[in-house]
Amino acid sequence: MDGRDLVRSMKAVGSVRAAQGLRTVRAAWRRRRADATGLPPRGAERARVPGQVRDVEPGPGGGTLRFSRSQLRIIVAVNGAVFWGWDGAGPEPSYALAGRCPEPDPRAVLEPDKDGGWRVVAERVTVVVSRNGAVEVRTPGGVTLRRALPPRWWEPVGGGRARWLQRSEVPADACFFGLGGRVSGPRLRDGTYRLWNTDPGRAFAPGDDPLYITMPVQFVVADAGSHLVFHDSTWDGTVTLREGEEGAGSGHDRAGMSELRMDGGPLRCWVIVGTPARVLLAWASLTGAPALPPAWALGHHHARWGFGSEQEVRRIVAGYQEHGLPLDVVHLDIDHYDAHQVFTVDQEHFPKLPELAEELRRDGIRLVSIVDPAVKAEPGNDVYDSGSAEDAFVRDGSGELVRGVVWPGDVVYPDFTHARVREWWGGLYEERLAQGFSGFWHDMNEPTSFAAFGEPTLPRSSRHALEGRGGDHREAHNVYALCMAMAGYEGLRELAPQQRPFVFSRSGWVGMQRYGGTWSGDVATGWPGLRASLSLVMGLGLCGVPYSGPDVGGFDGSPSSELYLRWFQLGAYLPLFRTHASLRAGRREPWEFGAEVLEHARVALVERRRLLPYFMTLAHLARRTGAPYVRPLWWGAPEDRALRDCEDAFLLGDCLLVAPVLDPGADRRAVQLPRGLWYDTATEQTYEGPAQVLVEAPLSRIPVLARAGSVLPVRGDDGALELEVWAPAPGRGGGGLVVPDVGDGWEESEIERYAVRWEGSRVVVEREDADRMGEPPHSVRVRGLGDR
Ligand code: NBV
Repeated sequence: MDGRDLVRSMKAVGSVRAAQGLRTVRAAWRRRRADATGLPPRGAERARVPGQVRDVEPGPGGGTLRFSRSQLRIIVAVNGAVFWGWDGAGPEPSYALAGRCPEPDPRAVLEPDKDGGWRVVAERVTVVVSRNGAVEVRTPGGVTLRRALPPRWWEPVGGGRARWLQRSEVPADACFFGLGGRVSGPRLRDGTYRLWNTDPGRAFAPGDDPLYITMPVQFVVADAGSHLVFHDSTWDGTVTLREGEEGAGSGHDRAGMSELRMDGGPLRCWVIVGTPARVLLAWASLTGAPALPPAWALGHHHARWGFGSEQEVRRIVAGYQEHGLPLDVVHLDIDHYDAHQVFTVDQEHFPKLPELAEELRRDGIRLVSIVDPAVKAEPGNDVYDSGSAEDAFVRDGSGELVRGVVWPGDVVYPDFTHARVREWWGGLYEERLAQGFSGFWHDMNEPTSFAAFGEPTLPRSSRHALEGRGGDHREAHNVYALCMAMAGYEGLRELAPQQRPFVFSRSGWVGMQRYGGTWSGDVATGWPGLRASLSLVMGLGLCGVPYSGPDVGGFDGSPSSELYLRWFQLGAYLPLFRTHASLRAGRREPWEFGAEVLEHARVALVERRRLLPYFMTLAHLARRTGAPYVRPLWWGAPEDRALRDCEDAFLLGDCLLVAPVLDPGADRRAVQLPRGLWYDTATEQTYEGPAQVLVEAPLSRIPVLARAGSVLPVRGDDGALELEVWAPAPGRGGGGLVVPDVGDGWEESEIERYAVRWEGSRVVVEREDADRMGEPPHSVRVRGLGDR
């Protein structure tokens, strides 16, 4: 952007902000008034617990237990997942589920247990219910993984929605992960986490909670086994976590504790037990397979709020080309809109967007457009007019449109919880496709409305369709972005049926992976922000959302060269690899940080491009198995406590261990290795795990280790897929899966299976077909042979 453009953009935003100052005060008052009159007052409440069990009724997959003041339904599903719901709550309706609730397991039967309790015994899990309503989940070997104490409700005396509390215990050694996108993890520390999707309104740093994506999903890892628990209520709530303490053999362990308090919604939950891989597999079968991104979305993306003009976009692209830096995607932010209005283009500064898109496409670069949900409330605005004709916008209890304030000024919000509205909205992407955009970046969909005080979102009393059930924003808020993602994704499937949609969304909820991915949002520039980036990606992966990544370099301010480079090097190994920054932030192009950084950034970009077939394989495997690309080190060995404690490195699929540099001034770092032989991919030096080792981490690279025996699909110099095979440990074998991509459409690609073994001093790589072994159809390069 030249100086003039920058000044123009700054002024535009400056004046928008000034004009908005007053509006945000008015909007905040409006919100307060709306909720003062539109929500039922909280009067006297009556506390309730289930009481004693009276009788039971066996049913498919378990049955119903009737207590004196409540009833409990238990279903073990065929995928091994356990459901239970109080007060008549069933698994449906639910925004989290991918389709219908899975079939009950006919072999799971309800039978009496000791002390007047009951149990459901299934193949992989036993559920024991005490006579006063505690629900215990045990491994088939009888070890308790989670014990939910009898829940408590507080009901308004005159009837209505009840608040509830569910306290649970987990083993003393258990660690908690998940809860959506949290910055203080990946291992969640003792504290209270809120379940209310929130735009922090400024660049966030560790300690900021909640953020854009909150989910009542915990991934719990303990010696006895791991499990995932999901409390399926979209309402506002909190989760308080406290890790347990072991009494060092004294027998006086203190259990870990999770306490969930919800403002409403059904008291129901799902628990899945098993190895992390099995848990994520069942979780994906329950909440949906992660959408497969098109191959180009696994490349490098460059974005900025404030490119400001076509010339500037061309300048950036030319910069990449002149410096020999691979670039796959450019993103246009709200500054390319006409006066910040969604589905419009600033014709003065982007007069020939389709031509620009076409030109970039010829160079192998795609354009992605930001899409904000709020629509300028002004007759004459096409989206407002067509949305009004559809009665698409959120209204309050008296039927008035609910107004908020965002970039275009006074705005209204589509009610994405209505199928008809989703369909209308999905059709609007036609305009974007005609402008030449290939992918979509959903922003501000918590949803955000600027407010001088109070919460920066819609009034809680706002009405929503909720698929015909009807309800208010207290219930719809957390799924607003999920439903927007559904609208965009389904719309694109209709409009461009030959292509897999690329949608990623700032906010979301359980199940959002069905429609695409997400990104960090406005992560603060600084070393803590770099660390937070990894926490977000790992936590989301364990909640079933495998595709995400940070704003490389951080959203605000100006990173030092070193910080920028270290962020870039980490980003190169994360699913979404995107440089992005705010309007006022310093530059983020690799050549803006001096020759040395440029050189090292180029290495990272070239390596990312080389690894594309591996990323594609991981994307396919995520879709088929739910396994995230980025996995905690304990993924294959959750019982290894040293791995559970290690939060600054990760496994990228089965083959690689990535140990980013997260602190300034480092030129080597400690790496906690899982069992087995590992190679430093830069030096081929070997290390034997389990162990903590010190590896070189010069400015030129971050440590990346390859597992002995692994088969890494990479892109050769001629663009063809090659297999990089890391020699197995002496006397051992290896192997792996490769899923070659067959274009950006829907054609199913075949999984190739490879086996690796020593034959004398030679490493042999064979493809395993159904009934025989064959030659790999790709060229093979064996690494790690050293002098052998
Ligand atoms: O659209 C402008 C920004 C965007 O660049 C960023 O990535 C989003 O997270 N957007 C937020 C709105 C304004 C933030 C101050």
